[in-house]
Amino acid sequence: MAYDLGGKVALVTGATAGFGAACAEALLGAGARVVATGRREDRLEALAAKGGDRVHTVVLDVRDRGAVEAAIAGLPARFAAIDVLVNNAGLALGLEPAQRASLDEWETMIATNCTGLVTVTRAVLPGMVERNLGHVVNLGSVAGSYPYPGGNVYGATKAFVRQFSLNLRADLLGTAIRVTSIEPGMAETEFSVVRFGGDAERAKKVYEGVTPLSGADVADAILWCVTRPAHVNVNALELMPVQQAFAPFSVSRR
Ligand code: NDP
Ligand code: 8X3
Repeated sequence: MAYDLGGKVALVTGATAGFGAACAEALLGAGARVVATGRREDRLEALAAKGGDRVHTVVLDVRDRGAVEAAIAGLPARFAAIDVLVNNAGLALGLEPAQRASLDEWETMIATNCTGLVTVTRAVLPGMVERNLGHVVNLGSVAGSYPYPGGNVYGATKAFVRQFSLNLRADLLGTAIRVTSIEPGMAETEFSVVRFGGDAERAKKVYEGVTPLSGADVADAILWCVTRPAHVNVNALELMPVQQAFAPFSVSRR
């Protein structure tokens, strides 16, 4: 479907891979100007080479509050009035049961998926409210609604994202600003390689025999949400591959 975001400015966190990269490309394809952020500069440069003067790149770790605030305050005029914020940067680390999981990895997930996301949101939101215009899109996950073994803190961070999104709606009532929580299931990106500490073989097995969601599928869902008529707010959008569904309740029998 052809979407039209001509004249709009979008900021995407984690635009260097997976959903964020696909979303940045889709936004550019729809005519938006894009502020692409992430930690890997070479990937940002590749995106800038494709998007030309409609891309502004910022090397940014969302866990660094000072850097986030400086980046938003220092955007060049053509990119400063953000219409669409895609809070996508995030990660899962490990799949160990809670009693064996790494506390350092738990802290990294919380710092990125929760603290980083609220830091970027808090920096962007005042401008949106001042202009009475904007759409905040947060990347949640099915893991925020449905538990699975080893999902412990990762799932909890995504439940945070969902509830933060709904609470933003409550605070923004009376403004024209929209908020959407996008909640995908299994999608093949760099997600599992990161989750398994760079073990590409183990990551590949996650998707064996399955047609998972792709970055393009999720980008398409995001673009659909942000191009609805101005009076329509998609609160949450959950999507899964057809080959994924829910586990039954488990019972441990003596
Ligand atoms: P990828 O690993 O492919 O991409 C993750 C992106 O996040 C990268 O661009 C990475 O950029 C960025 N990122 C990670 N940490 C930081 C940080 N501290 N500061 C800035 N950027 C950071 O994963 P996905 O595209 O799959 O994941 C994107 C989002 O979607 C995440 O929030 C994830 O939890 C969520 N999600 C993923 C699903 C999946 O199955 N793939 C399903 C549901 C939700 P860089 O390393 O360059 O900083
Ligand atoms: C990523 C999807 O099911 O691996 O959020 O947790 S899942």
